[in-house]
Amino acid sequence: MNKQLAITLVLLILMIAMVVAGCSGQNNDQEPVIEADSVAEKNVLIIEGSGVVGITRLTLQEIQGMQLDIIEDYYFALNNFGTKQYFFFKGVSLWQLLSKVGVKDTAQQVVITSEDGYSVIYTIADVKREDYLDETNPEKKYKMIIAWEENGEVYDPTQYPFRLVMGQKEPGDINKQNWVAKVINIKVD
Ligand SMILES: Nc1nc2c(c(=O)[nH]1)N[C@H]1C(S)=C(S)[C@@H](COP(=O)(O)O)O[C@H]1N2
Ligand SMILES: [Mo]
Repeated sequence: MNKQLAITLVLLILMIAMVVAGCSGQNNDQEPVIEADSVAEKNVLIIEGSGVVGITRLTLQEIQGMQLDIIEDYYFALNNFGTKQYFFFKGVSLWQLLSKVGVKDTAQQVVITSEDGYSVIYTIADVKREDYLDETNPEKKYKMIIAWEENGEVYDPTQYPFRLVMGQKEPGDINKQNWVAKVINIKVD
């Protein structure tokens, strides 16, 4: 083998090696690069938006460990069939939760979205309200809460274990439709 052929072969082998290495970097069945914070995980509640400090991802266990006031009460519900019922919920105040996470002074609205895309939108003032009512009982006053237990059953912590619950804005308010089940995202802007 002459010297020139040897050099050519070495160069060729080097080029092939580089191409293979280059390809393996892109096509090697690697997980696509996805922003971790944008991945919807079934056990995580995401709090995000321009009205809060960064993106916060919380499991049920983490929320329970935040030393927020635990709210346990029978919440009055009116649905669109005119049915009036009470449901027992255990959870925490949504406003207290957001405050702990860090709400900016500029925040105006809160969008609460579920796993199935169902969502409601509230102003910050709505979220702060502590006097949602029960049209049948003038003594009741409710906060807007994120509940993890309904009628004595804790939601499965691996299956979107959060529900938005509140009383009525005014008598006749069909409030049950606002009880967003399986909340995955709270966006504050
Ligand atoms: N995620 C989600 N939450 C939801 C809904 C929905 O379609 N998806 N429907 C709402 C309506 S219209 C009503 S009346 C109640 C029904 O609650 P229930 O399924 O616990 O009876 O859930 C509310 N929350
Ligand atoms: Mo409903």
